[in-house]
Amino acid sequence: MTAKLTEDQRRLELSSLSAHGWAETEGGDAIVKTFEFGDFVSAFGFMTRAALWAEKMDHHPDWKNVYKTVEVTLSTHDAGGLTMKDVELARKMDALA
Ligand code: HBI
Repeated sequence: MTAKLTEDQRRLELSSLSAHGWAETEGGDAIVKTFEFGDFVSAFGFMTRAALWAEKMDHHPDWKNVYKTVEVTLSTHDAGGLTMKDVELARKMDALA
């Protein structure tokens, strides 16, 4: 099982992720970001690309799409918090958006 991030890892990874719009949830068990696109088709296209990656990584986002926005929450359910898998998926989603 993937291990939860240590305090030092969290500080390091979150400082770069927060520069890209990711924020910790209250309690720190997850990170969230709202992606905004030009229209619904672009938002859904992003979700389609991200879904294929998530499946390949065997790591899946919690997300909600409203018209042209996609609100993403990442957490490792098996570990009960944040792991490097969340960091990797967050970076991948930034690259795909
Ligand atoms: N996705 N976000 C997230 N967290 C998990 O713990 C997780 C997952 N996708 C698949 C998965 N775990 C599986 O490894 C198992 O639950 C078997």
